[in-house]
Amino acid sequence: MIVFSERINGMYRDVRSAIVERNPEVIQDLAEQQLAGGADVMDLNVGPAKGDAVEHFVWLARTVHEVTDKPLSLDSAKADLLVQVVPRVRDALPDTKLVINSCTAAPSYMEKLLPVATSCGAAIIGLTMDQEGVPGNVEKRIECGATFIMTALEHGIPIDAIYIDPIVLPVNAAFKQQQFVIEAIRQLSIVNDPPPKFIVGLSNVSQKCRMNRLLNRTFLVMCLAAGLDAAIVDAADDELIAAMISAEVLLGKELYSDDYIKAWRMQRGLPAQVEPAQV
Ligand code: THG
Repeated sequence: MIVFSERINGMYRDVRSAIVERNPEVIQDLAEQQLAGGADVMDLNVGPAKGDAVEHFVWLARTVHEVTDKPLSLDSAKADLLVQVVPRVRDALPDTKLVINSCTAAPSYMEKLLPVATSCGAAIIGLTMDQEGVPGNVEKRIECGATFIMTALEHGIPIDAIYIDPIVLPVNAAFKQQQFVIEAIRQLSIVNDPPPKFIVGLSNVSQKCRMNRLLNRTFLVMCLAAGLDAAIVDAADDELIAAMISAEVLLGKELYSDDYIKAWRMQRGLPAQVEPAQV
């Protein structure tokens, strides 16, 4: 699975003040922790930080790039902001792979962001929602996903640079929506050949819930069984990563080894680590 790191997000107070105060150590420490956990892509979100969001993004991207060459995912719900940010980061870090996170299937979003993805050679995450909001069923999610894939391909974006996000909602507020996410992954991977990649913002599922880490790792395993390729997660959550690795072994995506957590870490050039306490 492609591990996107969720932690560098201005929704967290420590990140928010580090951005406003331009304190690189806080950000770089968090980045190092996520990389040590096995993060493949660094998702960057300035959240509600006060000030110039474009400059915040460029600073965050440069600051994280100082400690890693990994791809950067530029995360905002505001298309107008991403239209400015993505070319700026591209120019600042020309050799870094970028992911645009995210674009809805509403024409007004796709018209703005798909040309940016093409001109900057960036991958893009398409949300299965449109101008009417997040669908409360599977069918509309499939329709939005199919529209996004078709339109992105028409703009010349290669299929392996297209991620579809079926939108995870909190389980305490959105009863039964989690099954729709799983069903959308299943159906959209059948109807597209070759299929795009599927991604979720995993921690959404447990927002403001008790035992949120348990919910996160349980839902991650369920999504992996349905064909999930990537997730935005806290890579420093050892039990989560252990659940992900063991699911991949059981799904035949990783070879079994007596020490599969260690084997997974070695494959990625990470130092072997003591196994999590409560696996
Ligand atoms: N899809 C896509 N991008 C996304 C999301 C998505 N980006 C943002 C978000 N959703 C993914 N990132 C997070 C980051 C943190 C949390 C949830 C999703 C989170 N944090 C805890 C909370 O709010 O309860 C802890 C907060 C704290 O400790 O301060 O839940 O769905 N494409």
